[in-house]
Amino acid sequence: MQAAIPCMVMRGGTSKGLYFLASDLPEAEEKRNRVLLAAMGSPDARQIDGMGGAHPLTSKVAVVSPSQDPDSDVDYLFLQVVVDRAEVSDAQNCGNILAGVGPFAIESGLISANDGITDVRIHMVNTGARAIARVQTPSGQVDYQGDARIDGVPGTAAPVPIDFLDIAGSSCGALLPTGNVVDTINGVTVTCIDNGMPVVLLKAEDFGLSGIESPAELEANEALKSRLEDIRTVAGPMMGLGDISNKTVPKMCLVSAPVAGGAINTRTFIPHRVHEAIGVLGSVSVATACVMPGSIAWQVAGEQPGSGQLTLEVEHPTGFFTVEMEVDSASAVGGVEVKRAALLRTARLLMRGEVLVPRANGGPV
Ligand code: NQM
Repeated sequence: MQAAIPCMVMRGGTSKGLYFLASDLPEAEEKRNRVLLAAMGSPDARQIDGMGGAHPLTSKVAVVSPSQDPDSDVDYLFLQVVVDRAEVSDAQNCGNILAGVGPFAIESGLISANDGITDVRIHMVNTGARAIARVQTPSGQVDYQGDARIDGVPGTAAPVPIDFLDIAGSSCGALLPTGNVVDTINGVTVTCIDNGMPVVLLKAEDFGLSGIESPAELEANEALKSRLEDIRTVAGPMMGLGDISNKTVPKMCLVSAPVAGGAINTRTFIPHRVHEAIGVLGSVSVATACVMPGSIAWQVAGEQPGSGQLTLEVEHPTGFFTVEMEVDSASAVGGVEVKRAALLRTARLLMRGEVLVPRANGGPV
């Protein structure tokens, strides 16, 4: 006999994952994690015995519940299920899976939809930060079809614009967690920044790279991967993240001059595979560094408009990520305060039903 757990499969932005109501999962963390590992088919490089897609971007979980926060509608806990190790991590947030949380909350009856548009206020449990996702709900039903296009996803879908409110230092406690705009680690100059996602920015040229290499080429470069992991191991504690050897943060982002008319070009290790695009909050961190005088991103991107409503195009392996920011350059750390960041995602419900996991001792796994 297997245990059947209600769940939906959704694409959120350029990621894909399983969405659960918290009330459908075991409360105890260890048991919950065993269920999620079994549901995804981890640990196994192919995740052949589960729903995972054998890549960190398709081995993700959202756990959603009514919010305890009076300013939010739902709580969203993001869990990264490691593909080839028996690990489930809550150490990072995910802005792509976030895009599916509003539709999921409506589909599963956690909140009722308006006729037209429904703003879903989401408390992101991993970091304590908040986001507002705008979901298309004609006649009170989620509409997934539309004309919005995001790079890294074929075709078009209904837009899900997302506003982020208070994300500076959300994992590390400060926008510049080391207190510096640049640091030198193992002889390489880096910028450590957390505007929603802890990221270490490095110049591609410092590693003998052009910055336009494909993710596959970069993943095949063992010497590069080992140098980056050595730097990450030092950067993690400097950023207040403690021992990061088993964590998926900080991300390592190689930056170079734009090649397609954007502000900056990126290749991001998340942290061991290379992103086919770039993470949502990762791109907000990169865009913030672009307007921060002296940072690695600023050095590569060149002078950017410093203040007010800015739109920055972050180039990545499959196109652009557009970040809109309201920046106050007269205040705060590094000369930059991002008062609001907004971006466009799409999401789609792919399947709803039950995921089946082996039973043990009268309960799931
Ligand atoms: O940065 C991948 C993704 C992400 C995270 C990762 C994300 C974000 O693209 O907010 O979305 O960096 O692990 O889903």
